[in-house]
Amino acid sequence: MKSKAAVAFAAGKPLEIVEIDVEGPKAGEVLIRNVASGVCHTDAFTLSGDDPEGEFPVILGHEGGAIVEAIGPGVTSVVPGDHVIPLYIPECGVCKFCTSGKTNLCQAVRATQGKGVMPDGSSRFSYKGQKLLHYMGTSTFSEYSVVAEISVAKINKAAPLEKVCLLGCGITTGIGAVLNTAKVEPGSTVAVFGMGGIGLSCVQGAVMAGASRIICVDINEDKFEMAKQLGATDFINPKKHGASIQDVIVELTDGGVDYSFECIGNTQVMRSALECCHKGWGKSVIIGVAGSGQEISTRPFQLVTGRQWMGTAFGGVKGRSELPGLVDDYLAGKIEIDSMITYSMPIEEINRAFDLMHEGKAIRSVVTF
Ligand code: NAD
Ligand code: AHE
Ligand code: ZN
Ligand code: ZN
Repeated sequence: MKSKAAVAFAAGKPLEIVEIDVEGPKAGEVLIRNVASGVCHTDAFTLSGDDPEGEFPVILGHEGGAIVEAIGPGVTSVVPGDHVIPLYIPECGVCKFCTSGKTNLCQAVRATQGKGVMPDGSSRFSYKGQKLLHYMGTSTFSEYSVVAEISVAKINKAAPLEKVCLLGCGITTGIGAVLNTAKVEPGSTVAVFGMGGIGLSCVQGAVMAGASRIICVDINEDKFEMAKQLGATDFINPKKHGASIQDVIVELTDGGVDYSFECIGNTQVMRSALECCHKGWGKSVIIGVAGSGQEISTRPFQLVTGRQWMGTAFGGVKGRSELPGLVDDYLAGKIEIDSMITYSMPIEEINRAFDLMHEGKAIRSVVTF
């Protein structure tokens, strides 16, 4: 079939809106129609050429809200018409990772997903006979996409797909990092570095966890208003301080915060986030994705003296079993999504969404088909 898609033909180049060919779903696969997709910084990261796994030409996008159009042989868990959120971390339920009870990182299709192909090693996308790669097992910047059955979470049909698409990455990642990965307790002090869709969702999670103090750090002060509305208590622009930001936070919090979250992808800031944590028990969670070849460093003494450095993908959330509940939480007014959407636009204007992100003018843009 034909599908409208925003294709990344080369790193660092704007996406091109073209009509592509999409093959039907094979065994264990599902054809979905994306109704909407958020634009996450990770899409920009891969488009920039910094992603070691980034290959082109590719159809990016991993924050979708979709409807099942057709199912391949053997698919039993969804039927055409079901509303789904595509998952960049699938949940097969039977692999070593799924059954460990210790992680959400299902590895059932990870190897092929990282190469931009379906589990059988081939692509369902082409343009004028040229193969196009899949991305993160989702490719939500195409109206029609083919994904593995284990890579969709069936959700409540009452949920507006152009809103709950943000639960496909940003909002779930931030809230999950706080509640599942760090396990922030009531009364804790928290510092969040980077007030984009991820950092603001950490703020939301910290409020849910009952944190007593939520310190927001960003070089763009325009982001603080939204953070304040969500319940943050302190706002710091590192550019306005002579001292290192970790020293500023340690001073402000009588020795450091209980928990910190890096939501930028900057390895220097990752160090600051660790070192602003309290001696003996502070935990720092890395969420930001850093470019090829970049590494983190600190004095081992920081860890010897009881700080813990950890990371999270998709907030530790198991998509198929837990995402439907988060959608219901949104419908029940327990999760804020609407105000996180700064701009909505047709897919034809997707390059504007990337520009707005780079200019610091959007928390999230949502493109619709
Ligand atoms: P975003 O671009 O919307 O927000 C980033 C924010 O960081 C901006 O507000 C920007 O002003 C701020 N910032 C940039 N440099 C800074 C600095 N030196 N000090 C303080 N603030 C600074 O991005 P996003 O969509 O919220 O994503 C954030 C990061 O999280 C990205 O690296 C993205 O790839 C990553 N991510 C990871 C996961 C995961 O599962 N681990 C999921 C989603 C996104
Ligand atoms: N491909 C990159 C890593 C990118 C990355 O870390 N992705 C996160 C999700 S970011 C969503 O916005 C993730 O889920 N990681 C776990 C995984 O298995 O990819 C690289 O460095 O190679
Ligand atoms: Zn993302
Ligand atoms: Zn699995």
